[in-house]
Amino acid sequence: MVREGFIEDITARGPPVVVYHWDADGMISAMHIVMAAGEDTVLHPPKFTFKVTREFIESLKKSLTRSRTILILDLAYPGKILDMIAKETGARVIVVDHHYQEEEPRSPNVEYINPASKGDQEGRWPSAAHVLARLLGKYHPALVAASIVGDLGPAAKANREYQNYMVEAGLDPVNDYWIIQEAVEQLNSIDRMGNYHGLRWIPKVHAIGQFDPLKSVLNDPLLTTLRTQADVEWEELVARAEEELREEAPGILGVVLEGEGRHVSKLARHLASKHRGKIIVVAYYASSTGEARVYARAYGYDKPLTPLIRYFKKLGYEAGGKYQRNNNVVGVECAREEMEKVYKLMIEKLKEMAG
Ligand SMILES: [Mn+2]
Repeated sequence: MVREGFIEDITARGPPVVVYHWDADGMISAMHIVMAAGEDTVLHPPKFTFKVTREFIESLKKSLTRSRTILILDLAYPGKILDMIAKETGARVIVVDHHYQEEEPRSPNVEYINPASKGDQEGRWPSAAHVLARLLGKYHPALVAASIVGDLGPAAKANREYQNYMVEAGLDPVNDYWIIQEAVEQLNSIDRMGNYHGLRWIPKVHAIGQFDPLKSVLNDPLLTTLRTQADVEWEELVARAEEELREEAPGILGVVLEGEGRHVSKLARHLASKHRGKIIVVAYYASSTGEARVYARAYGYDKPLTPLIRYFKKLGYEAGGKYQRNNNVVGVECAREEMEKVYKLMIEKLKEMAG
């Protein structure tokens, strides 16, 4: 599926502006664009949110001074949002992705490159960077392998595309998996610590002038520092959470915490798995990004928590969640000042739902 002239095409009217997911796959995808299109490429990731805000659109417009093309990588924005981006910016918008996309009207103003949009049972499109690699025909195999490990975790070892990239990189898919996992952990530290500067620069730093971009990711001092910081903070946070977790009502355990990193989702998951059958409510403020969140999560609990979504939306909050096997979770966003209030409201509503 190599598309001849793809890079010439997207750079014809100036260097492209690249919008990408803040995980390993997103950053590795961005690195491949920089490697192909050059260091003038403008990196413009969102600030760790899937919400496309007015502020983001305005900043995107400003970043288009020398460009007429926006590439959106590894982000499954709805058609309506993409259409809005195209109309508001007047730029050519190209999406390169591998996420399943619900059937919805697609924007005629947007070009979609997503071979997995209708599903991918065989795992042929395990990462966005892999889609790009196929498109460009030029890629760094170990990095593309890392993008797959980033999305699939250890399940990547059984994935054909991952295996092929590893062999191409001169690595053993199973015995050398840990090296790739290390690189993924390095890249994921950006997300864990909410380091936006890193998110904007890391893909360029490792794409330009590197003899071996995989090694440079492994040795990157910023990533290494962020990762250590995230690990230390995580350990402390778990200890504090265990100590301060209190029974708010029969079957409902809760805790209010804050820290620098973006740990709330992982913390709710961790506590819920340690206290199966109970509902865990975690209120957490992350100073790195200024996000306040209140999560409810439960494992081994057979009633859905999802009625909380409607309840909080009615109150004017941003809320979302899932009710699937092993995934009974609701998250509410709020201002820092309101976090305690939202926490209390959630406990009350949960009591009502249980009773
Ligand atoms: Mn991905």
